[in-house]
Amino acid sequence: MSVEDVAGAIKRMEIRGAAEIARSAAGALRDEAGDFQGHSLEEMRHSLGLARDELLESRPTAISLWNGVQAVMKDAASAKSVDELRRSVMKNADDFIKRSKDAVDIIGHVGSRRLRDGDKVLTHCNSKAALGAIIQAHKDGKHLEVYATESRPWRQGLQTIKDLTAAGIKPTLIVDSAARWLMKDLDAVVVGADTICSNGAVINKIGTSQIALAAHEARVPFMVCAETFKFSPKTMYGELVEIEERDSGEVAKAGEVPPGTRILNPVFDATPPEYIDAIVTEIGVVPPSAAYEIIVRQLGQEFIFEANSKW
Ligand code: RI2
Repeated sequence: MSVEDVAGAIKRMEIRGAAEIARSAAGALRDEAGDFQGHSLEEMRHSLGLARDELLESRPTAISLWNGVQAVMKDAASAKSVDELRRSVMKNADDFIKRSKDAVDIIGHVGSRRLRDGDKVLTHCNSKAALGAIIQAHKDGKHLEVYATESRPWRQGLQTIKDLTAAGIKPTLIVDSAARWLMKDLDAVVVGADTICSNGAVINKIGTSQIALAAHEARVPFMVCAETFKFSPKTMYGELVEIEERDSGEVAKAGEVPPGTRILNPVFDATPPEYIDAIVTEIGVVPPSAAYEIIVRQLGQEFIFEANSKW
């Protein structure tokens, strides 16, 4: 797929999930570099720069996309020839894609240990990292009762039901507004993340913060499963995470509401760190208060410099 095709598919949510959009963007940049026909280094840098910008503009909230693109392009400025630039972009993209897939695997194993035999678990939206932990716990022989929210308006919960069923789990689907009603019977909530801020707040699918609030009230552990490239170096410099608002037609079709009705369709929300018991990453289970440390240690100086240099 071309960069334009990938960016379009991300925008239309044909490619979705914070990790998947990052991997797809990395793959698109790799192909762009591989297919470059010119001989000038400047020209190649320029065309990769345009490709990077187009991919970054496709969806604004998930920092995984920015971190992924950054990982692929990290050697672009120092490359001395077209060949060197091509090789570095292709290698960095392959490395990022592999690392990100391995991370989901590790998170599955680590997250599984936090779930006990007989647990009743709720998940929200469709996070491969969160589902990785639940499915691994099932593979480890734990009998879980799993509940999935519908996740309006895109209804990613239906995909979650399919993923769980394919893994041999018989899940129960609930509407989003049933989460607090159900909470008293639950043992754990497991969700993914699109962005984790330097103060430990987690940006995830709209509704996550309501579920976290209900879990906090009922003292049900709330666990976030997220690769370290979901942590945001930009938030270290005070940038607020842009919450994507999508088309009103995703909430109600024309004719379903009186003309002129105002419809809001924010896609993500922020869960404060106080409501989060654990963040499961590929480098271990950490509290939200470790977010700053993870950004500095794991993403490193290059990412931090790049995040700060734009302003
Ligand atoms: P993984 C998704 O966003 C959901 O908010 C989900 O929790 C998050 O990405 C993380 O998903 P969307 O693309 O990376 O459905 O764990 O808007 O798969």
